[in-house]
Amino acid sequence: MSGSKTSAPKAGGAKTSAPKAGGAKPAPKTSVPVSTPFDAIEAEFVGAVGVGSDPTSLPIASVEVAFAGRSNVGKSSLINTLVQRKGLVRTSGTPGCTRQINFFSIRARDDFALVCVDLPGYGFAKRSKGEREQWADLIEGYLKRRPTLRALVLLVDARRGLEEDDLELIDFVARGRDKKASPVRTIVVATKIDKLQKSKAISSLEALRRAAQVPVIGFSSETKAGYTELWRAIRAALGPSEPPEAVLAG
Ligand SMILES: Nc1nc2c(ncn2[C@@H]2O[C@H](COP(=O)(O)OP(=O)(O)O)[C@@H](O)[C@H]2O)c(=O)[nH]1
Ligand SMILES: [Mg+2]
Repeated sequence: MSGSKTSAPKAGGAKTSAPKAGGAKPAPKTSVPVSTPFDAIEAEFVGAVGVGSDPTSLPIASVEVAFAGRSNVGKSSLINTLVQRKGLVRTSGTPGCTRQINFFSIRARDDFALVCVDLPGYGFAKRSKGEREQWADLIEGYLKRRPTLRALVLLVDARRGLEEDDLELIDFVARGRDKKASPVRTIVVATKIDKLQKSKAISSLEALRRAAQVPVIGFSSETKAGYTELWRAIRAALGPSEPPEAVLAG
């Protein structure tokens, strides 16, 4: 499988050009201000599985964090923001166009290795029952049995809050894992937080925390709000980056 490797941004962030004569240049709104140990210095597509194939069949590389949410919630944008690559994951205005589980191998600045897993978006009312069932089999098979899965990042639109299928997913991950599989920690992310005024954003996050009973982080792919906080939460949930042998033996 051919990967699309992209090179690391240099430590210290983007270069800023000299301010133009006649006034100070406003600070760029869309950059991560400082380099952190979590920054992805390598990010590579490593493979995908679709409906009809075994969702646990991809080779094991390192611990995994999966990203899930309704179509159009901002999942592709969030993953691209987290790894600081514009086009690693395809973003699209067409809900539900991504129908497979995509795996991306990441190496962080502190040498921690992890795999980001992009699960297909759910909640597409237009799909037939059969298609929704196939989707559920694929995702549930992965969430249930993947031995390296340690964390689930569940994205919800900050303006919409948790809906029935989001709550079902939280419950499934808490209770539905195979007995022998390691537990998975769920982090809820409220996306597009830039679309809410500050006071509304705070009350929306509070409501989400009460409903989800797991950590909740506000995030924006536009302003990069929540970048460091989310990486910190993911890394805490992943625990140590185990070599494949240790994972397979455990
Ligand atoms: N304002 C704002 N728009 C966003 C944000 N994240 C995504 N979007 C927009 O929401 C739409 C869906 O985003 P996408 O990442 O493709 O969602 P996905 O279907 O969940 O992968 C696109 O038009 C994005 O530009 C965000 O943080 N803020
Ligand atoms: Mg997408």
